[in-house]
Amino acid sequence: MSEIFKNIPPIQYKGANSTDPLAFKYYDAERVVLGKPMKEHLPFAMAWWHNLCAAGTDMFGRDTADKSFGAEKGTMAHAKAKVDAGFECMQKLGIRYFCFHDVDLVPEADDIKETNRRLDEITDYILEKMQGTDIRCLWGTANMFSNPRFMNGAGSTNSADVYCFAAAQIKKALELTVKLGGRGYVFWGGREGYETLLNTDMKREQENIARLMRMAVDYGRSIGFTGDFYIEPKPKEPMKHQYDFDAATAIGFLRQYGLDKDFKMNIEANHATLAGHTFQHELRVSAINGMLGSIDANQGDLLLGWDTDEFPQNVYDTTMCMYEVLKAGGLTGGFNFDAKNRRPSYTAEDIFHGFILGMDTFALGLLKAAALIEDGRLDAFVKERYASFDEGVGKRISDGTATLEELAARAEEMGAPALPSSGRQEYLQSIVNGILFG
Ligand code: XUL
Ligand code: CO
Repeated sequence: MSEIFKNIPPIQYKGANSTDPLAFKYYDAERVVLGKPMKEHLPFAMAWWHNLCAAGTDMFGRDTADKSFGAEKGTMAHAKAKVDAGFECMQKLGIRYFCFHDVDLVPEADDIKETNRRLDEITDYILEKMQGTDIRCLWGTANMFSNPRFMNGAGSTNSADVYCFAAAQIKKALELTVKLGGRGYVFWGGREGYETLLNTDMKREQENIARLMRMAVDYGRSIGFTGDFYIEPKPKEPMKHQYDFDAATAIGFLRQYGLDKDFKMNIEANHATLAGHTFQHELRVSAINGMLGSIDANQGDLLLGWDTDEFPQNVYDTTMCMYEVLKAGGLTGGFNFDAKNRRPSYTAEDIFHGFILGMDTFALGLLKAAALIEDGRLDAFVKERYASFDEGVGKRISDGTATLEELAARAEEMGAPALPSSGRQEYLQSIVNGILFG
């Protein structure tokens, strides 16, 4: 097999002062941060769909990039060329994981038996390519949103036959994830939602989604899948209302249906901002519920109301992300670049610029988050801010031993309480700036 990205060398770390466009400025895989090499803090993954399939088509125009990789699109030869391109790309960048939807891997046939045969063939080839490398699967998933049959969703569809088709795709995608040694299996509810309640039985749809997830867990465990299932929350797009609106909603759903022991969250930065939250908020909600599993590492554009899936560039956001991840003790999943080049950045070299930007932005975020933790002022401030709950009546409240009558009696005795201590937001923001730019 010949080299596909001939003018791209293996990407090396050359330091912040390097002007080499094809070098890392901050991502130094072996550099130890808080006792662990960067590459272990940051298990990066390539998203098959963006990197090897998407070629710049948008609502108003066709492809700008050539992702044929020397083969005719829609053929198994092309599916194999994508594997070759993907592995070359990952190896040149030092990326050790990939994520896939079933239909990213092969052209979908009309008959699912034929699609599955193609999937068996391509995953045999992927397994061959994995041998002798340290590249592994991060997670797999089934695309249950592109084909017209899924116009009303998969678990949320009104058609029992379409529901069966979704079940068949999940079954196969789970088998493939196990075959490729994946750490996780994702449910992104792409069309699990609705446009209008005039035609929607919301309760039935939600119960059906939960049943599909339950069947997936039972089947996955029966074939030896020991990893985590993930819900990837997103509030809207393509549907107007999506049921997995945000982490809090998805966690409530999982608990309601007894799925919380098998599932965690896969938090995507761009989905967080579409839900009106910061990325950090979604990570914190997941972490305090013991459900921070994996991350779709991208960023949106706050001036646009849709999912732009940009490579991460905002160091403030990656710093606060890594702050949450470090405090949660790391991820069992990884950092999947669910990100694509801008439409006018259409050359093969741009692919590498995208990943270099994303990996450097996360490496900087890791370094800055570690510095914030080592500095300790933020932690100390928060601890002190709640100190009234560490002693006396506050401690009894925390212990759960106080009664409402006791607290009311105390309030009557004291008259008006003093104002709570200052939140000092501006002071804390200065500390963050000092560490980011000092
Ligand atoms: C769509 C999205 C998906 C999921 C996997 O917004 O993020 O690509 O990550 O289905
Ligand atoms: Co995603």
